[in-house]
Amino acid sequence: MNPSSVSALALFSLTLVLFHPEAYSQPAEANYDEAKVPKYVLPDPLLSTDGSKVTSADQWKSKRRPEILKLFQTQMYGQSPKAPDKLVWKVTSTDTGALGGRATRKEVSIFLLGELNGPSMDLLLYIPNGPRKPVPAFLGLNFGGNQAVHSDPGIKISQRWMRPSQDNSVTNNRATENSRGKEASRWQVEKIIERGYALATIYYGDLEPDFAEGWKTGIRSVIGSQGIRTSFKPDEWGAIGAWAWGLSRALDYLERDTAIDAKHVAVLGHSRLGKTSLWAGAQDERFAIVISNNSGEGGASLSRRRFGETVERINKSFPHWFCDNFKRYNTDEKSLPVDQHMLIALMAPRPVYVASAAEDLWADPHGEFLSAKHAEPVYRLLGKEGLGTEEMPSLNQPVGKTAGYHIRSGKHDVTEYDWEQYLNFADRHFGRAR
Ligand code: GTR
Repeated sequence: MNPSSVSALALFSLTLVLFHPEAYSQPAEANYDEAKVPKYVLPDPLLSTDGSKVTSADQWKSKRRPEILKLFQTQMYGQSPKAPDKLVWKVTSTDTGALGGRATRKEVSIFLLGELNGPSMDLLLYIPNGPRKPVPAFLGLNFGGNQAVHSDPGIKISQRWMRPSQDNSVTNNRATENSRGKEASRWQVEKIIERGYALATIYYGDLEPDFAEGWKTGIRSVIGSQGIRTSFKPDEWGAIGAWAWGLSRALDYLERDTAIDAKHVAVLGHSRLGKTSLWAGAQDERFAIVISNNSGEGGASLSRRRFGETVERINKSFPHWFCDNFKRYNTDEKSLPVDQHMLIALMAPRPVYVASAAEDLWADPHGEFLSAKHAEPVYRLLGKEGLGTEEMPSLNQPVGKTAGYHIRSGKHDVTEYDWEQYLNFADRHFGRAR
């Protein structure tokens, strides 16, 4: 290779790393061969650490569930601080004629320390105009700023730190006008409104910018410590914990918004934000439905299955996502006292939906399916049918009862097809079936 092509290659790789955070985390040596997945034994969600078997719903609720939650808190995502004592928010804009009169658009700043001069996150809400009673809602964090979810010119453009982008939607780490509607296909706002749901979303960078040192300008720098924070204990929250904590604070607000039926809020997220929605739903049982879209490693897919991304890869690529204790399991997944089917089981008896994409092998679709499947004993114990099937369905064939699952054709993304399944699932479980 001549020097100019070497430097061209170096430049190309640098561009990949800068603009595609996913690129550097997908090494050539990742295993995509089912035959090469090592044998593993999953921990039994109904076997307590003292060796006794859980046989009643009461034992699950009072003993085993708290035990599993604690293990995820101390070994994987880290422990999160409590909610602030009081909730302080400010409605910064309202437009009752949004989306051609079909919806009310509202922007609300929520102050995370309960003080107007403290850190805040900006919630964007679309509420359908038709219904005269409180409506159920979908809540999720977004990757590109609230203005990215729809081209609506009335949405305030986020002023927060953003990852550089190859198009001209971000310059100098700030979103530009060109970022409007950039993620619209992932949000399907019109469809959500038409089906009678509200949509609530927040830019995840409001809580913590997504890079190793991002916590220094995020909420982890100011919450849960006395004085100036310099480091974290091995079982203290990581970035996923911070993002999930923000989702619970958004729900605190939704409980006070009279247009929203806060007992029927589905929390959802894609990819790293799918890991986040699962973690939020596991900790906060007020979330009525929990949805994971292509969440993969550290989300819905089993850690013990070495297929696609692994515990070691994720901890090396994203050292800030989980607590430091999780790094102990980098090459020793079998000693993890939990696996991700137990995270799914923490949703029980509430409805949970796991979605995969066929071309998203990095996220291990089969491992995502297996998590939902192996949560079944807990759903059964609590009197529900979970997934209710043993076999992975074929493409674009949603299955499941209280636990839903589909594998869609196509790549790592959130599509209209995914949203249709989530809306149907929510209709079914919120008693709105058409
Ligand atoms: C990848 C990461 C995945 C997934 C994805 C995303 O780089 O390896 O675990 O979270 O990013 O969030 O887009």
